[in-house]
Amino acid sequence: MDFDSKIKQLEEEIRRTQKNKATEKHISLLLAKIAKLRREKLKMELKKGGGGGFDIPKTGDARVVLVGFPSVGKSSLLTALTGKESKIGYYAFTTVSVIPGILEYKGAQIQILDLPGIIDVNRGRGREVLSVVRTADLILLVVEANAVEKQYQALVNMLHQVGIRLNREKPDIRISKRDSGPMKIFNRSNLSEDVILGVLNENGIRSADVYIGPNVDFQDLIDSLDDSLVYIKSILVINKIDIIEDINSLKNKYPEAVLVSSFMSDTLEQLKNKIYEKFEFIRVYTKSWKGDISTEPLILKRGARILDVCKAIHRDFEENFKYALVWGKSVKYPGQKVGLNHVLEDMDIVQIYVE
Ligand SMILES: Nc1nc2c(ncn2[C@@H]2O[C@H](COP(=O)(O)OP(=O)(O)OP(=O)(O)O)[C@@H](O)[C@H]2O)c(=O)[nH]1
Ligand SMILES: [Mg+2]
Repeated sequence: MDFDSKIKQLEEEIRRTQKNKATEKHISLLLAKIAKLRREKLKMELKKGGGGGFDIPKTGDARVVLVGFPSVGKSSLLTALTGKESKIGYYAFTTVSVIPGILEYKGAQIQILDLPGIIDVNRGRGREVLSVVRTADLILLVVEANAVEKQYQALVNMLHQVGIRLNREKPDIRISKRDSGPMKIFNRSNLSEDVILGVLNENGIRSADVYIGPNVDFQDLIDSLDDSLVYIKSILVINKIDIIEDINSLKNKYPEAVLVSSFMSDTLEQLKNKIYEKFEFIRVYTKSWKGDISTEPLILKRGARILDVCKAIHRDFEENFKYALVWGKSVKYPGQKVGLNHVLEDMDIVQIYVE
């Protein structure tokens, strides 16, 4: 029997089962089984994808991908944002491979990938496109202003099907397996211990220390056992706002979205800014022992420490580190002496002393 029919059979069984306290555990086991089958199916399918102009090396400080139906204006946006030419056409599937461009913004180099349009996971090059999407640090879901609802939902569903979770944190669950001994569960959630044990058992975990955070639900528990899932930030980009009359109602309906037109440069500036904000980059300047301050900042993620500055400069800096002096928002007074774990802020200046 193939994956799909096995999954169907289990779903049937769930439908037939009376839902009450007594059957709760049984149902969660069936759900865990389904999740396991889906996972195996996805792993097999992902193996098939890749190659053929789709494997582009990562460059720059972060990777953004443009995902959407054919002809929504992805290539037009790539060109408008990065200056990189990507064929633009009024017909569907103009783009047939991955086209990379670089957006330079506030000192950050952001790689943007233009992808072929997708209409379904299993049609055309859907799988290959989606396996590139999995490698992104940020996904731009590009939809047309006159078809937002339909396209947005379809895209989210497609991404979900291939194990991409949008704008969600990894569930707050930690499992450290042991070779022997009983299961030790520290459960702060509302899930019953019976259900947790059942699901873990079903996944071959019989001896482990397990922590379940307060906000974890059943889906999170299942997801946490699936190492093929990826958690990626996304922005809804509504393109072609020049073709519709009522922009305000779109704004009200999708307050998180960025409304753009490939032909209106002010809207593209807003998009650049939103992309930059999503990454929560900070700019850190370095000061040499002579006292010169670097002209180009290091681009680091928010929460970065002195340690990350060392790593970005040279491996030896971490090993031979003595102390650092910092000027800027993260310190109480200019030139304060700090250690490797000091957390930096945007626009800080750092001078590192090594042995
Ligand atoms: N009115 C309007 N048309 C646009 C806008 N952006 C792109 N277009 C047009 O939409 C058509 C498709 O643009 P592309 O950039 O090729 O779209 P795509 O999403 O890359 O399409 P595929 O590569 O086929 O998936 C072209 O005729 C563009 O000129 C926009 O903001 N407004
Ligand atoms: Mg295109």
